[in-house]
Amino acid sequence: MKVTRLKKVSSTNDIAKDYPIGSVIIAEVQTKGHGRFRRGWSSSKGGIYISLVLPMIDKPQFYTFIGCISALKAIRDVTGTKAIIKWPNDLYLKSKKVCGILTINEEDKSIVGIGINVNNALPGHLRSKAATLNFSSRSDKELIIQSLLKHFKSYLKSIDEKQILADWKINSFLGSKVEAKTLNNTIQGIAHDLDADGFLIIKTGNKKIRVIEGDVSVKLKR
Ligand code: BT5
Repeated sequence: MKVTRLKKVSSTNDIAKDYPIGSVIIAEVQTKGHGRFRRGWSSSKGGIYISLVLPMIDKPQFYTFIGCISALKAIRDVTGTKAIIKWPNDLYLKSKKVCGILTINEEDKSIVGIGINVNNALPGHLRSKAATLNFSSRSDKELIIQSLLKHFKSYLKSIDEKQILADWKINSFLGSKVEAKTLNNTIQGIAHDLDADGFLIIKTGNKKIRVIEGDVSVKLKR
């Protein structure tokens, strides 16, 4: 993979569209970092903002899962701290979001954007719901990037969906009480499982409901 490092960009995901498959774009600051539904992603200096340009696959949601697991393993390798994966695209430390992933699909390629809060300052409105790793040494951020790319590349070798789902599940919020807000519905229940396509199954009473999009919040730990 060819890594390009830039100081300040609008969004690594946006500029990655102009790079060929196999590129990795890393920026120090994003002025227009964003999440799903064009929600903002706070991206000041000190955080990790990275996008990988990958070939399109049938189920690009698996790239998001690989991103989550790789970021989790990188944080664990470097800090010893174990984050929890929440469907569909983020990592939590205790009840605060530390990492978000946004996969976008362009004609023949997928762009997987990963943001991790390391030493970046967070705006006031995010302080109660976002966490930073907060290292004393700047070199630790680089160690996380290296570890993240190592794990990501290793999963790319064979995109083994069963293995990816298994790794995702054991590091995830499955078993927790959740509320899912979809476009037309609010579902409360237990995060029960992921199906073979990576969609979330919520159990409410005896019913199992398959959630294909939306925001999920954890209500109570099991
Ligand atoms: C995400 O969206 O979590 C995906 C974030 C992806 C960011 C990366 S950085 C590199 C690449 N370039 C980009 O422009 N994006 C990708 P979503 O699930 O929609 O969550 C967005 C919500 O997270 C916002 O509405 C805020 O509530 C919250 N948020 C914003 N900035 C945050 C931060 N730095 N840390 C934690 N939460 C944040």
